[in-house]
Amino acid sequence: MKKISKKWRSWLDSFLIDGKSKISYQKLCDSEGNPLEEEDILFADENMMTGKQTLGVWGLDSPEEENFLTLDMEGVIPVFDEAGNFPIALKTKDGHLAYLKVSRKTKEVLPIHAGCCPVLSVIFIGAPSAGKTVHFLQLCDPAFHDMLARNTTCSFEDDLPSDAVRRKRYEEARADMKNKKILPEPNRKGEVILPYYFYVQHREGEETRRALLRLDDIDGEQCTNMEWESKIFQSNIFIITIGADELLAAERGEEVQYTRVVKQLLPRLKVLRQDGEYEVRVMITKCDLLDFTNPYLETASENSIELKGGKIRQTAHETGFDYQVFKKRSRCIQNYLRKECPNFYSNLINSIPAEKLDFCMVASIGEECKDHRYEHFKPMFIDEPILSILAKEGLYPVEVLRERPEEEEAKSTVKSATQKFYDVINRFKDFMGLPDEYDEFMDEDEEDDEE
Ligand SMILES: Nc1nc2c(ncn2[C@@H]2O[C@H](COP(=O)(O)OP(=O)(O)OP(=O)(O)O)[C@@H](O)[C@H]2O)c(=O)[nH]1
Ligand SMILES: [Mg+2]
Repeated sequence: MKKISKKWRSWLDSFLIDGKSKISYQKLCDSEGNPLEEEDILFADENMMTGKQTLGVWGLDSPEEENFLTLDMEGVIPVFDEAGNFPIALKTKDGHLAYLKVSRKTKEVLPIHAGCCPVLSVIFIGAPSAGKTVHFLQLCDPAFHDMLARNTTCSFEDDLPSDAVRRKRYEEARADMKNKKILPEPNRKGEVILPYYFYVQHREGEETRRALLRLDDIDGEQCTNMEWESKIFQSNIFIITIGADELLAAERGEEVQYTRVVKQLLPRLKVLRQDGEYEVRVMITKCDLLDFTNPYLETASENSIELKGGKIRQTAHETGFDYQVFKKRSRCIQNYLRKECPNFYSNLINSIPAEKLDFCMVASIGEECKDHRYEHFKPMFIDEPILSILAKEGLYPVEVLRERPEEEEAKSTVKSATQKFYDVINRFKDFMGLPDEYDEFMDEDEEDDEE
């Protein structure tokens, strides 16, 4: 039995190498933002990477690439996994395995599924001290992935095959933040920060969607003095982080930096990303500092997560992303921004098409921190920004109709028929692709109610 399957497998392997029928390379960039083509993906094992062994030992000869295998070399067999599209490794006829992928341009180790899945690249931009790194580290925490995966058919896996030395600082910072309540150091200007890659799978019935979620952090200086050639513009999703402390300072008439970031970002996006294949999320950070009795925010205050026995659990999006909850909060934030920083808000909505723009907020820690430390961990809404991205790509289940508890139902009967109608419209607006005027209508309606 064993023999047959081995024979069949090598027949299949040789068929694949000759016909390359399964190769459907999915483009990606390396950490320096170099776009990589299929032939830019090199393969090696650890001994080759460290120069301990040469290709000659494997009986291979490559005049062009020192010590790397490539897919088009004679005598190499591609190895696929469930993601398909591109091999996860190459093997030789005598059984050597090259399981590390390397960028031809930077020689850095790439994620296991480089070339196999579409990449969803998310970059956090914002002024220094906006709260980018604290939230970034949270998103890279396996416990956070556990929280997201609970009650769903999703999985998240760190896709970098080796703990690169350059990633050590971030890994340590993450452990210190979680275990010792020490916050990360501010990033140095121009600091090299390696992206994190997560292999995300979501099974729905017979179909499984897969993608590589790439998360990039950057130092705030590069965002307030943004270069036209910045690698920022290789990403698909731009999360503009704005510290609530800055919003409050702006209200007091003080000079702030977040407006500078957006002022530089918008014209560059328009010129450099004519393809239009990007999205923007405006994320207010440190939202514990906001006054939730503010009429624009008070209906947005119900947390989407809770702490249970020291572990974070989802509440609002427990069994799937609830667009209604997210959209309601998004509208509150928009109303708040429209009132408190009208010029900044109008500039955003006039420059970015409505379907590419959304608003969210988080409190990664949830209290004012002193001397780079915090005492109590009271996070808010930290699941929402990333879920809004994953759900839109079909990588996270979406809660379409949430059963309301009885008393809620009773309350809703008091609402006018028109209100109910717009409730339903609103509930399905995103799925039906209705225009943004409905948002505008709801906003006015809500404001009227408040008065
Ligand atoms: N009140 C409050 N403060 C927070 C919260 N999260 C972060 N902070 C504060 O914000 C500071 C800056 O956070 P970072 O994540 O390091 O900021 P950054 O945007 O990465 O800054 P640069 O690396 O300099 O660009 C932290 O040291 C905390 O003092 C929060 O949830 N609430
Ligand atoms: Mg930082």
